[in-house]
Amino acid sequence: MNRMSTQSLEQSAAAGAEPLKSPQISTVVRDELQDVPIIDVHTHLFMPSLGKLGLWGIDELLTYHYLEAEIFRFSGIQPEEYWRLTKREQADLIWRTLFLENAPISEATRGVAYVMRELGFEISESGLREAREFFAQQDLGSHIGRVFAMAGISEAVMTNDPLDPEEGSLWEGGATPDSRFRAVLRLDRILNKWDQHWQALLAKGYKVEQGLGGATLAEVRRFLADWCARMKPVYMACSLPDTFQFPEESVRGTLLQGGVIPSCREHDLPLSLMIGVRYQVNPKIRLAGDAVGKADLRSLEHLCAQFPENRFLTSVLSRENQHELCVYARKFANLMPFGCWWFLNNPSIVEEVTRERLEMLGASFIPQHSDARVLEQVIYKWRNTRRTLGPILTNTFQLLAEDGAIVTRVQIRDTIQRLFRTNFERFAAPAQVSVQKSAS
Ligand code: FIX
Ligand code: ZN
Repeated sequence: MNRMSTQSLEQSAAAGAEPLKSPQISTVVRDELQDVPIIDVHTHLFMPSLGKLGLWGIDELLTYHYLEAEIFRFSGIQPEEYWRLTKREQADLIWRTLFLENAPISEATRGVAYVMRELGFEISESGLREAREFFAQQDLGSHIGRVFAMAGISEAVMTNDPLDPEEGSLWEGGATPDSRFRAVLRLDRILNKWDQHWQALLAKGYKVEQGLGGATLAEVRRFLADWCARMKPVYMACSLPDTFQFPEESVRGTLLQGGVIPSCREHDLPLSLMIGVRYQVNPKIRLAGDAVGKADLRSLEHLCAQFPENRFLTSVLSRENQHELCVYARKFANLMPFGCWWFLNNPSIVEEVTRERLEMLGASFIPQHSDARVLEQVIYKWRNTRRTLGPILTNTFQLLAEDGAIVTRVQIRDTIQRLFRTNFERFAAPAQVSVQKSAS
């Protein structure tokens, strides 16, 4: 290799273009992962103007449905009895049972232990009391800034339901936008529960019919247009059961084909499909009662092939569907796999899924989202993602170096920026997502 002059070596080193030696790669990957301002592409967080919908603080962290699923395994309490407790009493029970009487070794309990430590509290009786006192003194606006900085995220993409009576009226009343949050038009009530919600559209002046006759599809598209104008969403979204099929002679099939999909094209929005939920297999434990099922991804194949002008941002819930999702993403550039969703967001599975995506898709996918329902969860969910992905990306670039290519900091930085920012910015509604220059 021809020797570069000292000055150009220094310049290239400064610019990050200097070839890295294998042992340097892990440090560069760790640093660039730490520095990338991540866009969290799917959460259940809410901007402050949506009020009480936004959950934060230690009692909400402790009563997260992931932990509620665990409390019923460790404590003898029956769901009916648990639901009669106050939120504080529920949190006290979970804290005592899952954190004090037992080691918090599950992904969800360890995550809360990490947040407590990062905020300066012990895993002890007094720690919970002190944490409650701390949160009681916080101003939400500045607290969000602190938490986003700790998590290393620049924006959180929300899940917004226009047919939720409380949320819908806040938006109709003119909820103030917050540049740290992006809106999403969530369509589960329309696509999955039309028979329960079509009258809500009718009541709002949209001439829809339960049987989808008359002007229903045009009126659904008008409803979506009105909410796109109001929310300025970065995508439309829907979770779908493991039994989802497309095409399908069904209400959902018709609403997708004649309503949602053309509307996404009209507004230049991706449609996020989150496929594989077996809803409420145990309704007694409420939000914790959903499970997972392997889906028939030929539905996705048909959608991507039939609607090449549409973009499909897709997460599948079953581990058994992950490899075929990668194969489909190789067939269809309008398919963007994202995240290790819900029951997959555990290091053992994140590692397997991320490796096969890198091997089959290079950096053309979105590795993770937090699915956070409580603000401070992003602190542990993104720390865990960085910790799990660091060695994987290091190995990826070490293999590249071993196989003869020059690996540089710039290459690593650009790859990480693409994975955690620009893939989403380019795939989502470009007009809505400010394409911020990546941190230099
Ligand atoms: O449909 C969804 O957005 C799911 O992520 C949620 O319904 C689920 O309860 C969840 O929060 C998983 O992490
Ligand atoms: Zn979610």
